Amino acid sequence: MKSYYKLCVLIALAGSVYTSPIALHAGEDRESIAESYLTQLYGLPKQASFDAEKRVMSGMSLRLKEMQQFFKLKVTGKLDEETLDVMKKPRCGVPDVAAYSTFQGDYKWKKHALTYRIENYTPDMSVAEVDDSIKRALQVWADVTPLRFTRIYRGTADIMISFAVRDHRDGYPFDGPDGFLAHAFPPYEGFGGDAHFDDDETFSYKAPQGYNLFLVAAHEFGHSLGLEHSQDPGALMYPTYVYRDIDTFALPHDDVSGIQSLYGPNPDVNPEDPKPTPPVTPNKCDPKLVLDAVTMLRGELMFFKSSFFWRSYPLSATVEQHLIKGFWPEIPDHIDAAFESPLDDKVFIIKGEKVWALYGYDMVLGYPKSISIFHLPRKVKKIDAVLYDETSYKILFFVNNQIYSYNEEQRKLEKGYPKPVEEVFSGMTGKVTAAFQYKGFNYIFSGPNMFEFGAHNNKLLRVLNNNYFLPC
Ligand SMILES: [Ca+2]
Ligand SMILES: [Ca+2]
Ligand SMILES: [Ca+2]
Ligand SMILES: [Zn+2]
Ligand SMILES: [Zn+2]
Repeated sequence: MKSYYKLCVLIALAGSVYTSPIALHAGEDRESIAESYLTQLYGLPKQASFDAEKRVMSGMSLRLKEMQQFFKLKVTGKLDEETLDVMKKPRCGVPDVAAYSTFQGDYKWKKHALTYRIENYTPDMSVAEVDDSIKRALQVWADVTPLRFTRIYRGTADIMISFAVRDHRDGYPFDGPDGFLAHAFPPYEGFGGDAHFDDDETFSYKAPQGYNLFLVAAHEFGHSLGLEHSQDPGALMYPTYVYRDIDTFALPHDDVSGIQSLYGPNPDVNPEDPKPTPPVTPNKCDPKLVLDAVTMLRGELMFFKSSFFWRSYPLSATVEQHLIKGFWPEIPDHIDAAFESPLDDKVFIIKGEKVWALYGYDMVLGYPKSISIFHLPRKVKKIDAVLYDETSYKILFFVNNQIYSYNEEQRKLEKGYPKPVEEVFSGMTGKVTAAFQYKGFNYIFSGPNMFEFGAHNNKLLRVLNNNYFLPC
């Protein structure tokens, strides 16, 4: 990593420019997408020779393994679909190095008062919107460190900020729309600290459409200050672009500890003042983990917790973790319940008295709707969990210690309900937190425990924990 950046700075100082257009676009064949990606981000030699027999570039398998390890994919060394999908995601153009959250202390500013200068503007946003996005993105880091940023309008600042397309004379050409969105150089003389944004992207101010400039810039400034990419999918320094709610944005725990390991905490924060705790990415191996909701989605299993969800494919050993907002900006964090209705091939997500609907991974228009669409009594304001019984098309709503049963075919609540949970699921005494049906079994969660019932007789078979479906 060190030599990589030294090289980069030297090339820049020598004024030489080598161009090698990197493109990660659809339409290109799989091998060239992988080759570009691994050359730029995982140090695959540019002149690697093509091994006709194995149909891969020599050295590619090793780089593929490194990349799969970084993104916590199944490490095969082969260019499978999961790996290719990650390679196609829009991301930062700075290389990934596994296991290090900083440049090992080699790159950090020796001073706390830093200057920045915005050299030019994107036509996508007003000047005031760009200025505000950049200012707030730097403030994210100033809030948790002794670093202070002053804007200058002429001369050379520590952090020079510019928008550019394709080759922009630093040896790292941009690639047109999508692919690489931006890159930044670690603390150093000259180019060090500078941040470049690919103006072939459409940047946005507050909307989830396009790429949010505040989010992209806050990530890049992490590099400008000496941070490396993080493997934590909740971290701002995760390499791929993920939309998050910028009005409630709080720098995640992983980034706070990374930057404070370089510069220490903000001395101006009064320790008496209650500080919001930085959000921590939930860990599926935490034995105390209590899930918010669980559902199937067209054969995949989805486990929701706070701002995140895990998805697992029963046929593959991989479990992916993602921010909910990264997939569906409209869906709130900390949902109450979720279930799949195979009858109309939708997944319903419930929070409070509102319900959202997904068709595959797409939001269904016309939602959120009121939970009154399920004909529940008005006094029901919060649903703890939902279980869809595929054998009878009944939807069981867990509300406190009771169950309401809605018949989806007849579109009405069933007579004789609500019933106590224990009457329907004998042995289920604790509060139900999540539920789903899978392969002829009902799984009812209470806190960190998962109770397995036979779907036909509702007989309690086993008490398991989350690791059963979310292996560690
Ligand atoms: Ca600089
Ligand atoms: Ca691009
Ligand atoms: Ca729940
Ligand atoms: Zn980055
Ligand atoms: Zn650049």
